[in-house]
Amino acid sequence: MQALNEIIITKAIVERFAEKFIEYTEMDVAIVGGGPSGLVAAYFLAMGGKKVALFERKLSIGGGMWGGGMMMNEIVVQEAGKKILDAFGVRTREYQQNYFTADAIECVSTICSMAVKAGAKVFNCMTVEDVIIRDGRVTGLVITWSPLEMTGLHVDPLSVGATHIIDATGHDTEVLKVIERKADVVLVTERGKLMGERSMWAEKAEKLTIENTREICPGVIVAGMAANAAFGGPRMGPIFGGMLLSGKKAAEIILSL
Ligand code: 48F
Repeated sequence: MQALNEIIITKAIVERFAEKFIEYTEMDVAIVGGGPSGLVAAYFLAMGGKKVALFERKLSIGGGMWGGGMMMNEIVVQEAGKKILDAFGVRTREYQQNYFTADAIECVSTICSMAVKAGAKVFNCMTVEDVIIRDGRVTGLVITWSPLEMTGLHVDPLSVGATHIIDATGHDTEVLKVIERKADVVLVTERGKLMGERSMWAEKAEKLTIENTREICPGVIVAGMAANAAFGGPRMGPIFGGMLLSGKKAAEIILSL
């Protein structure tokens, strides 16, 4: 058996990562944000045969799901959300009629694993800092290593192209913010601009998250909490059915085009 050699380990990592990254410089769908909505969208798009990659700023995917409510790592879903967890094989327990709980760690790890095994590629530790726009349509993302963003080092980013982008960046709507700031692109909201998130109202927010999941400007679908923040909907706290259903809807919109 060949002895382990640090130089070979290094070459293996660099070569394999370069292969993967070059392959995903052009793709069908680029998802920004690896929270529940982004991960579910990645799974259904990959299952639908799309070449899809997900870019996540943090080292770990999962967004706001790991911590349940206030770091108590259980989440709540309603009947419709439970159906999605059932489809992923995530176990749920009925708490009361239309209230089910699930272990947050089982949710994130299972959904991520199934998305990756379905063919979605995850690029973690990468931050999307800008977009590419051609003829009024968003055609790509400008990305950098998150530690570069954190340290503020003066290093230029790189770019990837995609037919569709999903902004699944949660409360901050980061992709849409940069579009609003830098481009003359009108969003399909009431005022043509980002409306901003309203305060907590679980019942209303859960419904609106699904309604607000749509193409918000040419080439960009907004999903998850970002959808409510973009269209002026309320937040919902640690009930996650809307996030899961929104991710599925975002994928279905793209698959139907
Ligand atoms: O916030 P997040 O979990 O988004 P979501 O899918 O789910 C929202 C819930 O977690 C919760 C809620 C529940 O009902 O309201 O908040 O809408 O995940 C968003 C992910 O996007 C990443 C961020 O690190 C997080 O993991 N992200 C944000 N901005 C960028 C980004 C960016 N510019 N580039 C890359 N990743």
